This record gives sequence, structure tokens and C-alpha cells, in this order.
Amino acid sequence: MKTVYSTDHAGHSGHLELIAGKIVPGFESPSRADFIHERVLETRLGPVIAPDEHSLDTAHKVHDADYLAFLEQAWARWTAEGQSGPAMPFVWPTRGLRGDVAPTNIEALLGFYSFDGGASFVEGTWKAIKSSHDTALTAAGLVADGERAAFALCRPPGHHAGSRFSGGYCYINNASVAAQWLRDNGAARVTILDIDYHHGNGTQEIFYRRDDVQVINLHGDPHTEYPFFLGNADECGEGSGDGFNHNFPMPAGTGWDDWSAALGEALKRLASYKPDAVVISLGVDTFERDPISHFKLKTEHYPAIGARLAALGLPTLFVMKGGYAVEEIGINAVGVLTGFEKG
Ligand code: 6XA
Ligand code: ZN
Repeated sequence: MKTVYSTDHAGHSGHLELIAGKIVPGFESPSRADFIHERVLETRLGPVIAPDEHSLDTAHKVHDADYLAFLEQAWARWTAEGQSGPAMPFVWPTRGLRGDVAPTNIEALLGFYSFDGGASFVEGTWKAIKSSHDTALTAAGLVADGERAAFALCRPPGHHAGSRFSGGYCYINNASVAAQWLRDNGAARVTILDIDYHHGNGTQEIFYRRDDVQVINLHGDPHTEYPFFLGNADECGEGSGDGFNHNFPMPAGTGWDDWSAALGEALKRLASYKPDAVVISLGVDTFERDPISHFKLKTEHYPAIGARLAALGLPTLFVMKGGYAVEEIGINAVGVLTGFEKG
């Protein structure tokens, strides 16, 4: 399997995060991608290629134009105000405030285009966002050209980013842009299967009213787990999308047996949709020692997941998402891919 990877992610660094009342270095760090890249080389998964440059045309089909323009300009607007540290949102137009009119102040814009403080900007952020987007599209191109599978080693991740908001370390929803591109390039139906610990609220929102992209999520129950405000089992889609969104929330503490059973049900629904291609939002923060998540999967389970995905017999694009146990992130993420290759 080919991996698409760019070192342009590295400038997206030095973030801070507020967790349990403390400001700490961001968990979503460059070393995550470095460890995965090293493991791809170590395991000889296949060639590693650089992404091609892609226009934002497909991104414009899943994100609003003003939102994409904001992402591109955020850092310049922040520094134009004399700021130099990370640009972090901290005020949001929640219920009772006006969220329908774009403000002009950069602090206000940061909140207007986000749902939490988890997607901040530094100087290298836009370059990393764009390279992550290009990585997903280049890997989608490999699958469209007939490869059985490809790995988009994306950083930053994307599944919390909706049509007009960032959050949870995510800016452009890479998996959604890739799914849209596959739709536009020969696939009549595409499934996005999100196996990250956290619900992919952005992906759900983007395709919620559509029947041409099925969205399936396995994740921590939002009653207690981030992102809290979406991801319940009764969210099934709306309008023409009714019946095409599937959520499998599971309690914190869930181990392999229950998770694997949920995957079995998810794969049944996926197979009955008969997609022409599958996009896997590959998070490995389901790992038992992940510092911010609460499932109990072990390293040996990741190749087993890969083999189950391979058994679908469908063209498969893997798009990297979460995982914060950085010492093990490479072994676990690439474990899914090697398991797929053998499956
Ligand atoms: C913020 C937690 C962000 C989780 C990000 C993630 N306190 N999403 O891994 O998949
Ligand atoms: Zn996650």
C-alpha cells in the first residue's frame, strides 16, 4: 500500500490546550505523524510519496467559501493585530447570541468559525492544513486509479471540522473532501467509516442530508465523551439523508469484545449500502493507553481491524485521524494497514 505524506505538517506546532483547568502543550503534536511515518518505513508497508498540489475546488463543495477563506487568512489577521502567540478561540456565539452575522474582529472570527478552543493557529498552520488536504486528495486519486488501498498520512486531522467550523484539532475535513472527490470521479456511492475514539461530528454534519455518502461512526458515548454535542444513536440523517447516518456510541471503558461486535454491525450496514469506495477515518485513540480517551483496545487488535476491513473487498482509502499515545501510535495505526494487506 502506498502512503502519501508531506513534512509540511511540522510547522503546525507549539499549540496549547486547556484541559482539566490547566494550560498544557497540545496533544496533537508533530511527533505523532513522525512516529507513523517511521513505522511505515520500518514495516516496509510500501512506497511513500509526496502529495500533489490540489485546488480547493472540491473542498468548496463540503465547506463554505467564507470559512475556507478565514482558515487561510487567520494567522495573518491575528499578527496584523500585533499578536504573536497561538491564535486560540475563546468566545462563541452560543444560544441567545447572534451566530448568523460574521463579525470583523479577529478574536470574534476565531469563535464564529469554531465550536471549541481546540483548533488554534500558528504561522505554519495553513501550510499544514493545505498539505493535509492535498495528502487526502492524492491518496484518493491512487484509489480511483485502481489501487486496492492507499494511506493518507494526514496531519492536522479533519473529522471534527464541519461545513463552516473548526474544532478538536481539525480545520478542513480531509476525509469528507476525499469522499466528495471520489463521488465526482466515478464512485456513485461512498461510505465514510470513522473508527476514531471521538465522534466525527463534522463529517456527520456535512453529509447529514445526503444519500450518496453513507457515514458510520463508532465512538465514545457523547453523554460523557468529547465532542459531547453530537453522536447519539438516534441521529440517522435528515431529508434524503434519512437512514444514511449510523452512530454506534459506546461507554467509556469499552474493550475489544463489545467494540468488535459494534464493528460487525457497522460492516453489515456498510456492505448493504454497496458503496463503490470506502474512506476510513483512522483514529487509534481507541488504544488502552491513550492519554485522552477511554476505550481498551490493545495493539494486537489493530491488525484484526485491518483484516476485517479488507474482507469487504472494496477500494479503501485510509485517512489518519487521532491517537495520542505517541510511542505506540505508529505500531497501532500501521498495524491496521498491515492487517489489511494480509487480509
Ligand atoms: C479536546 C479533545 C479533542 C479530541 C480530538 C480527537 N479536549 N478527535 O482526537 O478525534
Ligand atoms: Zn479522536
